[in-house]
Amino acid sequence: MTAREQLREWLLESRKAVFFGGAGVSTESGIPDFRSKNGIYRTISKYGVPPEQILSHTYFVHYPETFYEYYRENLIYPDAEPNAAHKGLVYWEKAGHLKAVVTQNIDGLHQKAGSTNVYELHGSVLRNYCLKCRRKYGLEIITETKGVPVCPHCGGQIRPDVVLYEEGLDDKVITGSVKAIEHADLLIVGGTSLAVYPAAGLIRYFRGSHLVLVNRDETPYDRNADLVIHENIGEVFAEISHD
Ligand code: CNA
Repeated sequence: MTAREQLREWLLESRKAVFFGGAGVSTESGIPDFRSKNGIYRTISKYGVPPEQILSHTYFVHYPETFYEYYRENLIYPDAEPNAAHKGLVYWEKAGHLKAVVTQNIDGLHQKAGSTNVYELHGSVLRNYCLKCRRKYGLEIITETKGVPVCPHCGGQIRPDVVLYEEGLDDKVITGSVKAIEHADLLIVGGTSLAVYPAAGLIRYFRGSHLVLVNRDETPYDRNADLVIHENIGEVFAEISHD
């Protein structure tokens, strides 16, 4: 049996599988990840500071103009479409085998594909709000403006509902993710370097029978997995997700 066939077999046996993913799930949709060969961490930042610093809470507060310039250029992909990995996960949810998707991604592509139970650990670029009056806005408030976006109602500063470096994760999202992972019989971890904490630490809550890693590069968890597939996740899900 090939590794892909084994993964399909375990999905078919499972009733409460959970998928835990990261930026690698969306690279086949044309959104670069952070840490692999073509990731945005490898591009020399024209701002003279590393991306982690630009995407930090302190930087956002002190240099909102530069933050938004970088953010618009590197993190917003309004035309991206779900790929075979997102669609495959929808297939397994509809077929009654997959219970939840826990994602570090902020691109909203799992929901766009049709997944209904998605925990967004780092928030979403699609949601924005006014820091002063808390009014909520969609992505247009970022894409259709220049400079630091301000609230049309009260003039307050708009911020994306994404978790910046130095900021904490939402309690409800963490609790939901932990519960789903704790109750999972199969955990598929895909497209993540497992380098960003506390998100990566969530997979420690898994107590089920099979841990599967689908990632192009090696991860620190490879030796803990029952099955490791170093391939493109879209290609893997394209092959295994069918009746
Ligand atoms: P990362 O650290 O950039 O790691 C991505 C991993 O995915 C690498 O190990 C790659 O080998 C692997 N990979 C890339 N493409 C594929 C593919 N097609 N098939 C299989 N594996 C692949 O990203 P993480 O998600 O681990 O790091 C967490 C950060 C990245 C989170 O805070 C995210 O918010 C952030 N991020 C999100 C997006 C997005 O929303 N699409 C894009 C870029 C970064």
